[in-house]
Amino acid sequence: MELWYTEEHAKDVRFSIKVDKQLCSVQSDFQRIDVFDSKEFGRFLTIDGLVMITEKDEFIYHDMIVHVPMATNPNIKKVLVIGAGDGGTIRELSRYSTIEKIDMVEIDKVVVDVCKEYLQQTACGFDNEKVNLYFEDGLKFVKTKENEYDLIIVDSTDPIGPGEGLFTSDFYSNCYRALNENGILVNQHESPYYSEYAKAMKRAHKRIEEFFPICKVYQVHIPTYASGHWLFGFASKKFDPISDLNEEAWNNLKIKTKYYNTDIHKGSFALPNYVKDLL
Ligand code: AG3
Repeated sequence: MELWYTEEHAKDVRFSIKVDKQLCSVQSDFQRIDVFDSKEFGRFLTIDGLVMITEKDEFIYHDMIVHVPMATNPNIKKVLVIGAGDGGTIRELSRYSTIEKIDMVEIDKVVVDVCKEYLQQTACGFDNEKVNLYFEDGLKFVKTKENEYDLIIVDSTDPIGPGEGLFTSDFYSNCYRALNENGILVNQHESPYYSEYAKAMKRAHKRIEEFFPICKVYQVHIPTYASGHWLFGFASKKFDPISDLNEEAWNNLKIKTKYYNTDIHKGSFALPNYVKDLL
């Protein structure tokens, strides 16, 4: 007998991973959370039947969501992270001794508890003493802040279910207000490839453009996400991710990364024409 995890990437397309063992399955107040073990991808976390991270490819996502803004402005000191319950984003932020404070707001404590138990590779991020962890709705949290952060990272689920509010104009305008004059906002931005994902991506990009003068999109390859072609949104009040990239300062930090380097940084903002046409 074989056990397979199968996810629908588009109406007529499915992606499967052979599973050695299901380690956990819980229904929280917000969503269904599962952890599986596999030979090809190691342990992996799914939420509402969508892969969030696998041990084998999470480095790509977390390197790119964190090091791109950090290399653009090496003086980032105050960071707000929304979502990111697996801990991978704060693990990468922890590599910067220059960061003074990280507020992390995750709506679902059960995600953090499950990851602490089964996914130590990312959950080790929670050990950082600079991190203040809030189990709250990120939407409400950000409303109460003004002129406070240098960087906001939105490491959310898709815009269906608890993540929905994190793709609204209201939320983006509150992020703008919560950021100081150096502010950068990075969002996980869905995929440009299959039409349902592309629609969500385009809508989010247009909404962010309503508030931020600099608004770019950069791409990565994540093998376990729909189509493998994934985007992040980079929005900011004054920093341009290419012309302000401080290669020397970042390279001098000697942070050891498996995916990110400053060439990848520059290259990831070069977009295929079909993606440019969507924006
Ligand atoms: N955040 C989820 C990205 C979206 C995944 N969506 C999907 N597979 N359809 C990942 C959490 C990493 N910290």
